[in-house]
Amino acid sequence: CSTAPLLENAHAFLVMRNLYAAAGRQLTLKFEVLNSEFNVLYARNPIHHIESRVKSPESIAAKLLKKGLPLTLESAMQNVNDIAGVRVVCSYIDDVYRVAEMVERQQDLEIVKRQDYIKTPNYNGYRSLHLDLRVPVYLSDRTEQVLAEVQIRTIAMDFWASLEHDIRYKADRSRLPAGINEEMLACAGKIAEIDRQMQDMYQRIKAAEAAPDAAPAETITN
Ligand code: 0O2
Repeated sequence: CSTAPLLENAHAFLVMRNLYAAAGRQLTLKFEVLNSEFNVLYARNPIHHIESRVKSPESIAAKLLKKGLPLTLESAMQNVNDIAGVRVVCSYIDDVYRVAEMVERQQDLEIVKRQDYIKTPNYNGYRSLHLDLRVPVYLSDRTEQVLAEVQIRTIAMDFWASLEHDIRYKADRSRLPAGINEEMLACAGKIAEIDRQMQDMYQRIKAAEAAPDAAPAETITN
């Protein structure tokens, strides 16, 4: 779709883009600090990796068109929650909620929306915890509260969502081969089961390590 109205004023677009990129960098740094603090305290990292992006003009325009909203910069800034997007990929499901709690405790962030697609997955099996929030960006002459979307998910959820995003979410839905929706949902279910199993194994290993007097689970007796 045409991005011309969004890019009409090139300078204004660059100012906006810079603001959202700065918000993404501030959030990324926050997560890096939380991850390293957790590592110092508990000798492990809840966060596996962090990605940050500013939504492309094409994707902003597509979202505005889909919602029937004006194709202007003002409209984009008011109505598109995820122009600045930060994805936090964690090892285990518990880590997702641990990281979310840490974010919710940050006093300079204002949480404006919380969507838990892990407790209530999307129609297609999409799982992720979304926090839409305002982050302060300190400029030379003012502070802007910039809206950003943080998606927190496990490596397994990220595997499914990344592939699904490429092969289906952005595809022409009217031309999907029969059965794809059902197969995609079934894959998400299997992956969720593996996620639970990995977490369960991790917790059992940790519990065994914490109980040094307990007999080793597997001993060689010959
Ligand atoms: P892209 O290309 O990732 O940027 P909205 O309903 O979008 O107006 P909101 O609150 O932002 O408002 O929606 P939501 O539910 O938080 O979803 C926003 C983003 O979550 C999407 O952005 C995707 O990144 C991700 N998402 C949501 N549902 C799915 C899904 O079924 N599959 C995958 N792979 N990702 C999903 P965009 O702009 O749609 O896409």
